[in-house]
Amino acid sequence: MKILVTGGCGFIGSNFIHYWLSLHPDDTIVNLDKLTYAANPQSLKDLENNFHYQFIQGDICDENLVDKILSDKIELIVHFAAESHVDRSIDDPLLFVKTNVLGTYTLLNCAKKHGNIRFHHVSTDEVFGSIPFNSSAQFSEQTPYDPSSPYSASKAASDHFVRSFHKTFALPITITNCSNNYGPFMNPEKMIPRMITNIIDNIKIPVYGRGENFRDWLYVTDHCSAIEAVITRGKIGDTYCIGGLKETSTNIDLVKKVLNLMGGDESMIEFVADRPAHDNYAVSWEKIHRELGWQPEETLDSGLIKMIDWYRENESWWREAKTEAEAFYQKLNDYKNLNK
Ligand code: NAD
Ligand code: TDX
Repeated sequence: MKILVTGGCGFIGSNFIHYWLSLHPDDTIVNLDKLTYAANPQSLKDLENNFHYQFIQGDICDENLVDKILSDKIELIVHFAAESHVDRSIDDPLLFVKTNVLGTYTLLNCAKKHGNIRFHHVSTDEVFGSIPFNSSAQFSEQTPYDPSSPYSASKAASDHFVRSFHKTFALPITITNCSNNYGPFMNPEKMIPRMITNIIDNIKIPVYGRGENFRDWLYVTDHCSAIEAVITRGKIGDTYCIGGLKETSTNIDLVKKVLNLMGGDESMIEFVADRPAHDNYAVSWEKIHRELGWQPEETLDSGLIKMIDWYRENESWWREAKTEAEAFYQKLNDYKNLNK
């Protein structure tokens, strides 16, 4: 099978390409990626000479390019490409509309034109909004959409377009809405790698608000195996929620856990201004477990240990991205201080 993966030089896309080719070595993957700040082509360097892998630098909003790629016998699109960072969506919402909404629409429209191309859309639990504090509720496939940030609003819009192309044009689609991922090849702008690299650099860990917000963390290869389950055994037209933990984890508990695993102490924690519209997430993965037999393999502890080892051993992979990420946060802080 010949597969188009979009956004394959990002965090989850690069893990997915490795995961898929290790299990399906006879398939061919074409990776279309614009190479934004979030991309790191080094993540796929080991595939450079693999005849079953091809990289194309380009924008998913470029209809002519997408059309040309699909003409070359693509049977499946696995769509990861997105602007993915909530804090950046507060800074520049329009970019999120362009890539996440218009880009997804462009892919759908081209897939429809070619007919019979299966479309798997990788989405997020953030489309459902926020779980109240002190609640044990979980998002599921029945939860109404209620996005809070420009990022989650753009992903929600993209989900609606994907479903509409199934209902209106019979495009064979599936959607997954997954909780927070963590693992190797993750940009250090995001909480867990930011924390790990700060500890390595011996600088303070900024925790938004009082650290009481909670997340449902899933190790990235568990997300890849869930996507594989949906692609190979999922029902066309259906949506599957994916989550990782039996219990949610507050940010402050997570920070303490990572400090403990890395031999740091709690004096490294620095509480900073909260993120506007700061959500809480927890996901029920009962449907994908019941219907497709999927379940996560890693616990939060086992996944964090692997991830910490990887960041300790791969500083050359993350150093430049960390400098760029911290410059972004500095700019955000300067802007907040100016508008105080
Ligand atoms: P990422 O930011 O690490 O990577 C995104 C990739 O998309 C980058 O390589 C970037 O260059 C590429 N890209 C961006 N705009 C593009 C464009 N216009 N055309 C082509 N390529 C473009 O993102 P990620 O964390 O790997 O997330 C991948 C997908 O999974 C996203 O759709 C995201 O919404 C979803 N998701 C992420 C998480 C998470 O915890 N990171 C959880 C659930 C769902
Ligand atoms: O420095 C920080 N301090 C802090 O307390 C950062 C960067 C984050 N946080 C908090 C905010 C969140 O409660 O940590 C939590 C995780 O933050 P992020 O890493 O920014 O992730 P989140 O906003 O939860 O979104 C992620 O998961 C869902 C991905 O970036 C999305 O793409 C995905 O859809």
